[in-house]
Amino acid sequence: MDGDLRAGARARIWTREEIEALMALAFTELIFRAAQIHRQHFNPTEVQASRLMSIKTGGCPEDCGYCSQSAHFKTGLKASKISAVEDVVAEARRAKAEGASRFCMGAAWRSPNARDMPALCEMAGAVKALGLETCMTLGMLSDEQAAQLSEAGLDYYNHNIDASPEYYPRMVSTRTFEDRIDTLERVRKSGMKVCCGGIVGMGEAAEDRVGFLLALANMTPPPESVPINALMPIEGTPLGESEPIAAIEFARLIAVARILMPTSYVRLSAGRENMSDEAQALCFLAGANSIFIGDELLTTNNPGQDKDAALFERLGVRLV
Ligand code: SAM
Ligand code: DTB
Ligand code: SF4
Repeated sequence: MDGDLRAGARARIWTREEIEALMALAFTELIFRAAQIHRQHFNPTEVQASRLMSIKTGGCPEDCGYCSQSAHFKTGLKASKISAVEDVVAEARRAKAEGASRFCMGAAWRSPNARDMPALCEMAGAVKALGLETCMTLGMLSDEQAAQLSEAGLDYYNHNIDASPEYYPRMVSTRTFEDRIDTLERVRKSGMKVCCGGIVGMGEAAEDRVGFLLALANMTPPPESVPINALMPIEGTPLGESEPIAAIEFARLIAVARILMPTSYVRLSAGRENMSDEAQALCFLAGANSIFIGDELLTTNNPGQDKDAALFERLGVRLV
């Protein structure tokens, strides 16, 4: 399918065989290829910094087997109501002062309620007015909700495919992979940028990792932002006892994502808390150029300012 040109959105459709071939490269060769592509499109000494805030925690009706916030599992997490707009704006101001350029607001919903839309729109507008890029992840959206958020100033919408189409039903039963794609299409149509990635380390096979990357890379256009999360195992969930993915395997995935989606931000997302400096450095060599800063993600821990300052000082890499 080489040469299948689509209105400048991307130069090609990737095949499963091509991705398998990339995954099978010698690690040294793969990292070199990814690093070459990385520097054609980005400054490899810079990493974009996003900050997360959970604006509505826990009590979610969905049954995602990886998540602390699902009401289906006993994880000990306390559910909360939606945050007040002024609290969100105060948190965004702090995030900016700590060096974030994007503020991502997450809610444990299947989809937002109509009654919450005015507050969500106000949050998007007020955070953008601080000079931050804005992102939300609120579950499934209707056309109308996507249009409202876009109009209010939301730059990005995060909605992950999370796994390959084949593996997805083993992780979630309350919605389908197709439901995810439908929302992603609505987000695109609204004019917002797409943030879409997934989780590795959920017991998936090598072919599922290929299928996951294939689904992302062949989106038209590919997502502007691609978060790759290493599973944070949560006690009480079906995946609570999962073995961590090896650092070299994780870096391989990042490298292949970089090669498949040369102009996207590839985010080394959840899981940094459990990674050594060396493992993270491998990911940046492989083309990761975005992270979450701050000492927490949504409900789990993240390295925080002091550790990250030391890491990026050691690497001579600048957070932007
Ligand atoms: N409820 C919305 C949804 O699922 O789209 C938004 C919030 S949900 C927590 C956002 C993303 O967090 C999920 O798509 C998943 O990729 C990630 N996530 C959830 N639990 C995780 C975990 N234990 N480890 C790593 N990533 C996780
Ligand atoms: C994404 O891909 N990762 C972020 C963000 N999008 C919303 C969430 C990570 C959550 C990790 C588990 C937790 O803190 O609950
Ligand atoms: Fe709910 Fe999102 Fe967690 Fe799934 S991942 S249980 S939809 S908060």
